[in-house]
Amino acid sequence: MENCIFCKIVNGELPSSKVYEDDKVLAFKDINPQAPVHILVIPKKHYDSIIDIDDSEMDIVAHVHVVINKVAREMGVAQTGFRIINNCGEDGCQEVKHIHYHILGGKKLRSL
Ligand code: DGP
Repeated sequence: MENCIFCKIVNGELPSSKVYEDDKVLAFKDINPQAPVHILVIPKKHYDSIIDIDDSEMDIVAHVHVVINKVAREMGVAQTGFRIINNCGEDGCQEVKHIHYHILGGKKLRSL
């Protein structure tokens, strides 16, 4: 998708601090971390948000969660706990319109 910063990160046009990559999913450090561990996990294929993923393609969401588990273990937050956030659309305060899951951890987070 043209002009999508996360697509540019996927195809190497923009740099990122990658922590995991496979053929379908990329995980990298958030540029503006809100916790000691703040990782973004994205499907490489562009979807604006969860609402744009067809039922027939939802297996990518399961795969993203497999990667979230893997990254959480590797970043050392699996035991202490962490938060997964997926902001969706305007009211959800989604800034980057390429679906992404935040992994936040490494400190006690405030309750919602
Ligand atoms: P959201 O509000 O859920 O759309 O969060 C977007 C996140 O993306 C925000 O925490 C900052 C992060 N971000 C924006 N641009 C870049 C970038 O170019 N590189 C990286 N690593 N993160 C970015």
